[in-house]
Amino acid sequence: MPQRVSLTQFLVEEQRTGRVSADLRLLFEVVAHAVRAIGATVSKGALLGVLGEAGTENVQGEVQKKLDVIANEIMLQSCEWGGTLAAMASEELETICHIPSTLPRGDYLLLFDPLDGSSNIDVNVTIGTIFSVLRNPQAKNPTEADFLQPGRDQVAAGYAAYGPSTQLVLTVGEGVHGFTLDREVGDFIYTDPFMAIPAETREYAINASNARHWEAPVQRYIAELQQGRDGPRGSDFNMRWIASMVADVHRVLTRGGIFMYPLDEKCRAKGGKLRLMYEANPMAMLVEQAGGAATTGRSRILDIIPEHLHQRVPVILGSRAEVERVTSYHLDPSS
Ligand code: P6P
Repeated sequence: MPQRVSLTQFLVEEQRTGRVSADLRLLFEVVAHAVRAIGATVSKGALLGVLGEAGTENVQGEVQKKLDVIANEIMLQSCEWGGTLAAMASEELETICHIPSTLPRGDYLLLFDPLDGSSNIDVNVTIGTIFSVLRNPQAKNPTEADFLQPGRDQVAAGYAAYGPSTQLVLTVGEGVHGFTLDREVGDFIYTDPFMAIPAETREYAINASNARHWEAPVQRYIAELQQGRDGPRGSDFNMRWIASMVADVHRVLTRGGIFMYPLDEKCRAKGGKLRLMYEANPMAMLVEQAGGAATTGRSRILDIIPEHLHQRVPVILGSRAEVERVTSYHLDPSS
């Protein structure tokens, strides 16, 4: 029976080797507790009467699901007391959320999408929580401007996937590590050390209903994949689209692939579909740490200097050879 290593044991070892500070270790433990609570609530679904719409809209103007609101509350209440944070930012909140003056504060900034994939909540398809950790650049209360750091400055990033099993995947810049929740014991168990994305793939993920809105480089790239072995790629490709970024990216981290939500005529005015600070940046850090690549089609996502908290960007990430090909089609159409 191989020895089971818990998340706590993993973090103790990471702290002992100096790869993780005591505060960052505690933050991971607190976030792990929060996602266990979110996963437990999500798994009860209709039994708790938490499916369906909340009757409110978030800062994005999107209709909130009851579980969006619940997951956001769980993240805020679980993470505010640990003494490791100066402030938090959530997809569900217009402005940043300072740590109450009655609670101890720390040097980190936590950003999160508390429940990504809302359109899948009511149909029992995998959804997840995405989080990103930055340093507070100043000693006192941070402002929103202090959050606007490029993704390359993230201290850590991760997500929880609420699927057939609940998995936690994280990085502190030393590889990507996956944990599976043992619901009976309540521990996340270290099941996926050093997750790696193969450079090559035969699987792509994109919402093909947007095809008529795509820019020419994406139209060209996808057409080549669809032509399969009869086309210039000389191989057949497979397509998946779960419409939960966490689920699609988890598949890419687990078996390779390319995930694309590119700029198109529908989302051009907003800059893209996916949010930079708490979707694209954390996923880009994880993907790069697993040997993959993450670009907007024209530039590296982790180098983007954010302009505002809820900024949206195009996202093309996954197996490095494919991301580089798509990016080359954008930068040099004659390639
Ligand atoms: P579409 C979920 O709402 C989300 O933000 C991502 O998780 C997902 O990849 C994308 O939107 C799905 O978008 O247009 O296919 O519904």
